[in-house]
Amino acid sequence: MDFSKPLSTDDLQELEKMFRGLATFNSSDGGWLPASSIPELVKTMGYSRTEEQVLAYQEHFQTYHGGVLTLKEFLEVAATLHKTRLFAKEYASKFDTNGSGFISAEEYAMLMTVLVKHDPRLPKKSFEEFLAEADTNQDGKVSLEECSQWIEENLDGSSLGSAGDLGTLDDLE
Ligand SMILES: [Ca+2]
Repeated sequence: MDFSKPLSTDDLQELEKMFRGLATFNSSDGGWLPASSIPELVKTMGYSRTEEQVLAYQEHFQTYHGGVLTLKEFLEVAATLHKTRLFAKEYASKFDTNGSGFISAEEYAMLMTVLVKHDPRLPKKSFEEFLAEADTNQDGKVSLEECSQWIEENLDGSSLGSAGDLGTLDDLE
């Protein structure tokens, strides 16, 4: 399976089969795996990742998703793997962990920990820089919508100019 391209319906069905096929699969609540099975899942998928990256995914689900990776979340994330920007948006949409409607410094830190591991070529920005750039209505907070817009703008290539020698954004994504 080529994870650098959008996955087909057949690919997603195959991934679902792999997910359900793991010995630790639990069929309750729509189906889920314990976060501890993520390394095995990534290996089964044939998705080429470093040990450090796999550990970052695992820790993320361990810490922020109650130690559980649901089949639904897995398929949603799988569909974004070919484009870092989509992956980032998928993550950001779930990142208002306290339900405030805004991205806090803590939530931003969690988000970037996973994103930078997922794609090490992303610009590493402090929360202050993120706030300054993303808070377009200048109320001192970054709403989910502003965050989503910021991801669009920051991962669209224009601000990755210094990464030019790494190739075009199309390569990057
Ligand atoms: Ca704002």
